[in-house]
Amino acid sequence: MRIHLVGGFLGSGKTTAIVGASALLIEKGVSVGVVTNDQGRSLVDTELIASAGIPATEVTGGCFCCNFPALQEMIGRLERGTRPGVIFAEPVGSCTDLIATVLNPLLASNPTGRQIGRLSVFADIRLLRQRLFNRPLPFSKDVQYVFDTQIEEAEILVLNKSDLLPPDAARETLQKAGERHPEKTLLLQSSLDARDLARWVDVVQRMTAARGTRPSPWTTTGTPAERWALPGMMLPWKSISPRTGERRLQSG
Ligand SMILES: Nc1nc2c(ncn2[C@@H]2O[C@H](COP(=O)(O)OP(=O)(O)O)[C@@H](O)[C@H]2O)c(=O)[nH]1
Ligand SMILES: [Mg+2]
Repeated sequence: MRIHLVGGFLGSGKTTAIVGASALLIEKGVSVGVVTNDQGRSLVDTELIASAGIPATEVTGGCFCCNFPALQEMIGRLERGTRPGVIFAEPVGSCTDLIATVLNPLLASNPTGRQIGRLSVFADIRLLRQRLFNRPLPFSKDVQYVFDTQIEEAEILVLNKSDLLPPDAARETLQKAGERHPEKTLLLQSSLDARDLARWVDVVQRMTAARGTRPSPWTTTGTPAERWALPGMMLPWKSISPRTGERRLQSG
């Protein structure tokens, strides 16, 4: 069973992508479960996911990062229940320290049969573009800090809602993001487009298989302590495909 953690700001498109990706996986015969998270009582996401026919459990009353045992319990419930091949876990949009508080603890406490994926962080490409080009964001400094730290700890950074920018601006943003974050895997994506979702699924699935159980070297300062070594592949990235936005790996 694989666990994919999907972080990012409220409204960046996490639930949309999870529902769409789940449908693609289910079509291929892979069973899926989702763990949602909200600090309030009413979990709109859980209802949305459940109404799509996807088994969902929820961690309420606190984020994953401050309630790790509850997350473990909910993963365990899905494992014992519908036994999904893939679990997506969507933390609340204000979580900023997922590698240290969720991902690495999951890796450290990993029972047999689980594979922990790399952290995908979704960002609304319009906001990311503002930030990368040093234009003001419509947030307070504190909220901007949350936005920045989420981006910094992303292992896979999804520049989502690419359909809402002219293609040239979207590609320019991808290029700039690549210069700013050369070690991250970047995806230019519209989560309303099944092909883009299929590519995200493919990337998270492939990279999960490659991780093993080593802790993530990433920190919220964005400095990897080591370079990833993927079987049969070597970083750094060779190029970014101008057509699809996917980074191509240099074969090693
Ligand atoms: N145009 C566009 N809208 C999107 C995309 N992804 C999500 N949305 C919309 O953005 C809104 C917030 O999405 P949601 O998945 O709930 O975001 P979350 O808070 O990160 O889970 C919804 O109205 C979605 O339909 C995208 O790629 N393109
Ligand atoms: Mg959501």
